[in-house]
Amino acid sequence: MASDTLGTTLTRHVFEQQKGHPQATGELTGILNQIALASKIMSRKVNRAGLADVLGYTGEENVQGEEVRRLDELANDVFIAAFDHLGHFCVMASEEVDDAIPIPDQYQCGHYSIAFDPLDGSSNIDANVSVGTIFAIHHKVSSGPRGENQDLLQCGTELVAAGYVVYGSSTMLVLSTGRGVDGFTLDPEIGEFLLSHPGIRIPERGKIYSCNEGNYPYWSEGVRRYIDYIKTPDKESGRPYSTRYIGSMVADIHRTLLYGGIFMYPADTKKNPDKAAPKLRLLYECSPMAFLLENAGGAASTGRGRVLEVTPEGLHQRVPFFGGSLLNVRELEEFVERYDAK
Ligand code: AHM
Ligand code: MG
Repeated sequence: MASDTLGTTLTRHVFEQQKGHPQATGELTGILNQIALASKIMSRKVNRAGLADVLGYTGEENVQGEEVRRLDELANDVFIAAFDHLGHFCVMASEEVDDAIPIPDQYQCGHYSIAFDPLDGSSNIDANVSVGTIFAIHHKVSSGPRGENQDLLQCGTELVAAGYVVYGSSTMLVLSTGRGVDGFTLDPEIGEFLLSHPGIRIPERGKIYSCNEGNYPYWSEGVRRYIDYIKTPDKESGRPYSTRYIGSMVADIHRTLLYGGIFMYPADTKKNPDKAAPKLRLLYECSPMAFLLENAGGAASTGRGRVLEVTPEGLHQRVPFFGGSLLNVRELEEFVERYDAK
């Protein structure tokens, strides 16, 4: 069968991208194949979630008398099992695990680290809302034989690749290796991710804002004034903007990438003034999404600067996140600069 008939598979796409880089070892192709494999397993599990005994809480028993595992815990195990033994990674971090996850001694250590959120938005799953997996890959920078925390605690500017898989009405993998953003849709008949959205570019400005607006009273003056501004009617600039909020970061970012606009998760500054408490995690939520948004021509900010430039101090560190179309994010930053104390 001619490859044009088959379409461009994820493997072929990454392989062809790497051809232009003589120093490429093919390791990244291997890594992405493993991510694709684990995603296919999770896609099937998520699709069958209503049928199988994987919903609900840990500790329950299913009809076979086995302990029921929550889907997010299952996803964690599936991704670790896909990553730990092939010799690509030196250390891993997962939203589900407090400490860095070492590569077992019996397996070879590789040249990359990976941070991932195995099943983001999983609190929505009982309502059949889209959930997803997010991943961020860095080069190993430590000099010892095995991986260390410093291999994970790197700025987003140093990312080698990042992406997400959204388990929605279809399963899509959206990926950047630093040269644009491409989307692949899983063809369930042949079990392959096929290039369906090459070269995704986010509109320079969008007219959708996306946030949990119930938290408005807790946000800073600058953020609240920005929200008031985008809701103030102005025919010429298309305001008020529409609001769309799924409450599942992968799905909200996916829509934002395709349609433009701004997705926000600000710090609840006024709720807890001593300790501004944003929700989303830097290493495996904000940083990879920022990498994708920037590579698609958009922006991602903490309100005061690029998310990609935040120096990570902890594996589960949280940061405020404002990501989307370039002009919308710049406007938000202007409000923060004007109204919020430094
Ligand atoms: P999770 O990783 O525990 O699923 O939490 C992260 C999720 C994001 O997907 C989403 O953007 C956010 O939490 C929604 O939070 P809220 O329910 O406060 O709006
Ligand atoms: Mg998450």
